[in-house]
Amino acid sequence: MPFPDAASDPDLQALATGHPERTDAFWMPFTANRQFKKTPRLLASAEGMYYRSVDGREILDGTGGLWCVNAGHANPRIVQAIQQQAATLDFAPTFQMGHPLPFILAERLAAIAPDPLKHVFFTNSGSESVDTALKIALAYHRARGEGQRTRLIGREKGYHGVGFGGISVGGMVNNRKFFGAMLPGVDHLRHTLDLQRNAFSRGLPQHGAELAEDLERLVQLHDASTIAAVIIEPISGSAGVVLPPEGYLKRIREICDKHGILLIFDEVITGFGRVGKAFAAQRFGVTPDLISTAKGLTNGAVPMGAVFASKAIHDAFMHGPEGAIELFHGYTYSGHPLACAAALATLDVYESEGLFEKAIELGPYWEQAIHSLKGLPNVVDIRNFGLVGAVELAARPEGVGQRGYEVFNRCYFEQNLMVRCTGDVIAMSPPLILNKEHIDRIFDRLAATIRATA
Ligand code: PXG
Repeated sequence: MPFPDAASDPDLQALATGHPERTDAFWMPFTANRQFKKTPRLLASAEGMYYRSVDGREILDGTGGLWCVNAGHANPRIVQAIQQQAATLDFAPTFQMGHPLPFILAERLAAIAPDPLKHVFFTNSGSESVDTALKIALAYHRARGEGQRTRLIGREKGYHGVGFGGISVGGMVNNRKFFGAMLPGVDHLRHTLDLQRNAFSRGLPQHGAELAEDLERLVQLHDASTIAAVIIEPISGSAGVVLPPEGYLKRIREICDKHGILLIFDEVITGFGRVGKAFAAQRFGVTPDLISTAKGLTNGAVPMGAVFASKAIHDAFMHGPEGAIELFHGYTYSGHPLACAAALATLDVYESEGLFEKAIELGPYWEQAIHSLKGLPNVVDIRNFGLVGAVELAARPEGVGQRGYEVFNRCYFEQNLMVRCTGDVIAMSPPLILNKEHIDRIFDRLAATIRATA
């Protein structure tokens, strides 16, 4: 395997062994910087299901990087497409100019998106996709003469990235409380996590569809005529894998329809095969008006996001003089050539390797394997759907998140396994190329770590 020889590279050695003078300049995102820099967890290379750490260990990737490497690492088709594109057309503007790739890519994406979401707006990240979807929703109502619909509804525990729009509709308190007043006119539905009634459910929980009626409550409070859109993740990822109760999403859709409110699914995590279809909308049989995506779109290899809009939304903008710009929104890198090339190759891999079906094929085995951890010390819930899983641990009396962090850190250093921790929830979302042996390995290693952690 083409891994660099970390042992003989003094630079890598210095970084790996916690030399603060070498790690100080990089202010790391969503990281306990001072703790990390004492004992860094540094990855040097990756291939297939594995990372290689700078100290030369093979680390099994239980999280698809950060929920994005759905086709596995360093797929040769994707690597080659990026390399070739960089040498052919490195950059071209898409404001009043163009190049062929985003047109070709949008057509390919529209073909796998649910009807009628056949128009695609490109961004560079999930956060930008969320803000783009929210802005399209507001501008859509205005274009139709309902500009008083300005209110946006999110949900407790929701994660929609880190832009001001995303944190405003988001519902994770630490992502909000430091950053001022945020957008005005936002309200939140209650979340659907209910350990008392639903702990250790296999797949979707049975209890909680009635929580969708919370939307009716907000309509009563604010009046439907002031509400532009509701944004929810079909499955919340960052909050620790919160699943929609049976029937919940359908009911949210019905209430939106009844009141002329747009429904946005944030599928940054659930998109591109995570739950056994291209999109969770298709797996759950509920069609939103807008879908925000990123991550798996390019297999994480080049940053890119995309917003899918229904024909009705898109067409509402296509009025007025032909020479008028219809939507005053976009990014320098919307439809970047390298990202498009990566996405096109990624879609080829998803298709030729049947990866969108993998979560259906392996889902039952994954479910069986993760639920075998029931009964281990401190395990208070296990949640799964498609190839997503979460093991929730009891918080230590000293503080929320400490036990979760220790399990995550020990998995990495002692078991050569990469998982995510959010609070005391251990979350997993492996590359979709995995097989049953990988699943066994993930849960054997996690179980050993949980047993060893007081
Ligand atoms: N929406 C959703 C649903 C997400 O999960 C974003 C938006 C923002 O995407 P960007 O590309 O701007 O980061 C996300 C991102 C975790 C974790 O461990 C999850 C995300 C990012 C980092 C960590 O749970 N999701």
